[in-house]
Amino acid sequence: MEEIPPDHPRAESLIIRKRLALAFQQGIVVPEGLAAHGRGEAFDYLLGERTIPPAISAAKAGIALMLLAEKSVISVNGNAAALVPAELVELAKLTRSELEVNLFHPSKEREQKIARLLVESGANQVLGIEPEYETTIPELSSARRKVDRRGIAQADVVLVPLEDGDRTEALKRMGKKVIAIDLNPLSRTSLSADVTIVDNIVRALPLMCKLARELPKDKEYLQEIVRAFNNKENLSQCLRTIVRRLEELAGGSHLSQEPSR
Ligand code: PTJ
Repeated sequence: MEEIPPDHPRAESLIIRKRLALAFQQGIVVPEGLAAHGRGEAFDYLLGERTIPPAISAAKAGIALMLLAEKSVISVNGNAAALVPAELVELAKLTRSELEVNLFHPSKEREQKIARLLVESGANQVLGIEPEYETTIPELSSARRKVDRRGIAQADVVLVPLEDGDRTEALKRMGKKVIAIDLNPLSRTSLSADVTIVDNIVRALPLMCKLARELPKDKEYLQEIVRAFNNKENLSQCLRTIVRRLEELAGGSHLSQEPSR
């Protein structure tokens, strides 16, 4: 693959695309993952490719839930593994969470590759790859119904980056608290999660690690963060941020600038 010139105005975004394209060639990301990333990119453009204040509040609430959990699990798919493997491992360690490979488009070979990547990034244990521990989420027909008995099946809190709506709803029906990372504030996942972090996973994961290190570990303080958080209100702030930005851009200053790609 050709090199991306570091002074290219869209270098950061092109580097992320390249990382996904390489992970696709290595059999970690599925072709559908590339399409899903494109949808994410479009929303990221609307957000201004930055972490907006409501996403910081949601990340705090998400970390508070993970720190308060009896058992919290980070669900890992192809895109998440390709983009932030080291940060997923770090967040798992900081919040004492399990890492579980859970794929929408399942394949034993890809599960093993993703688990290997996580181990190479420092994970001590990766769940979701041993058939003897397999069980299923009730009332869910997609392949993602397969979960690990020691992980998602038992968890009270599950972090689902780039999740599909059906499974978020199924996890909710099982009584679990669901934290989603999704650039699309209109997705079914975003609407049905308890906490939706509307941000790019490449920014959200480092932010979550920082918060997990810095937030006071006092139980009442963390419970108050969770109590004060309202996901519907937060999503509405995300949409308002997009609307305000588009209003400003439509106002003119942007239209006289050089186009970016
Ligand atoms: O590896 P697998 O088999 O588990 O498949 C992974 C994909 C992503 C293909 C699968 O989970 C899928 O089809 O997801 P969806 O239903 O397309 O949802 C993905 C959501 O993630 C969409 O709402 C996108 O806007 C959002 N998204 C894409 N890239 C990012 C993102 N959100 C945050 N950060 C991103 N980089």
